[in-house]
Amino acid sequence: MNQAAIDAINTASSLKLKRSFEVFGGEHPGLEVIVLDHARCSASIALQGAQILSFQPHGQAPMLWLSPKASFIEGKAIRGGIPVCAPWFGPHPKDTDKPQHGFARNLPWELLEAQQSDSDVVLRFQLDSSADQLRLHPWPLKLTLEMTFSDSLSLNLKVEHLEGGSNTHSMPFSWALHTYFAVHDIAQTRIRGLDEEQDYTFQGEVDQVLTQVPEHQSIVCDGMTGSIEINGQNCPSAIVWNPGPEKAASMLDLGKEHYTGFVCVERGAAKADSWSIPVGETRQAQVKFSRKF
Ligand code: TA6
Repeated sequence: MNQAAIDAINTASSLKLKRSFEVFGGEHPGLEVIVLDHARCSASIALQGAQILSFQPHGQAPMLWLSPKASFIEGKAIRGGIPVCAPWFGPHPKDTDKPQHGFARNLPWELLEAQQSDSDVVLRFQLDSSADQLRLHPWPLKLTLEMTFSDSLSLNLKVEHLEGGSNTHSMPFSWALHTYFAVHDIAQTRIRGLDEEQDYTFQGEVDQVLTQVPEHQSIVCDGMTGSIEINGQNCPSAIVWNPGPEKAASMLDLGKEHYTGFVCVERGAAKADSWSIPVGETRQAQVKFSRKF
């Protein structure tokens, strides 16, 4: 982490820089994690992937789920929280040897700014594509992710197709904030606001990419106080995922015993909703998570 970022963290009383094993146990040396403890909420963010690992508004239950079997290994995806899937969502459209869900979640992002006030904490991270990334995705890009932590969580993603690349074509860009929400029991969980006719429910594995969804969804679950509200702007897709028992059993960083505690409702732009960004242009999207009682 660069000195400016370390200074920014040291200046903010609600922020501390730790290693993942100090917070979640697991591998040494693990990964760098910013631990946030503010009057309105607590949270933790890995520099790798600018991935939020936990978020809990004060006086409420944790809103996000992190696998008890998550591994914290450099360059390896972390199971839980909010991985940023980009610059492609899912398997690469042309070359499945390229990493699933792109490279943004496997790389260290730079912390540009940390601002703290009585009402919230704002962190801003950036990822620029290096030579390695250009081999995977031959369009120079810059990703900026601004996070606002309070009794709700807001994320603002900015994507720039930078000038100066050898490729003058528009940049294909698909993405999702692959959010793992904590629920009491997946079998008692319903997602509202994806289908006019009915709520989404979970009997076994569900893995669906929905395009042109409404801006607002709610997650409700018997035994869970209140509902989780999702509001998105300029993110027309929603991916709904829970692996179910069999698939979970085959995943080392998940396991059959843990699949019931989360649901992924991922807002972004994928499949037919994917973006195509001309050289020099920028696209932005916002997503906000809050609880309603
Ligand atoms: O978002 C749903 C999904 O694409 C599923 O197909 C499943 O593979 C999940 O993501 C997890 O992907 P990961 O690469 O993190 O194991």
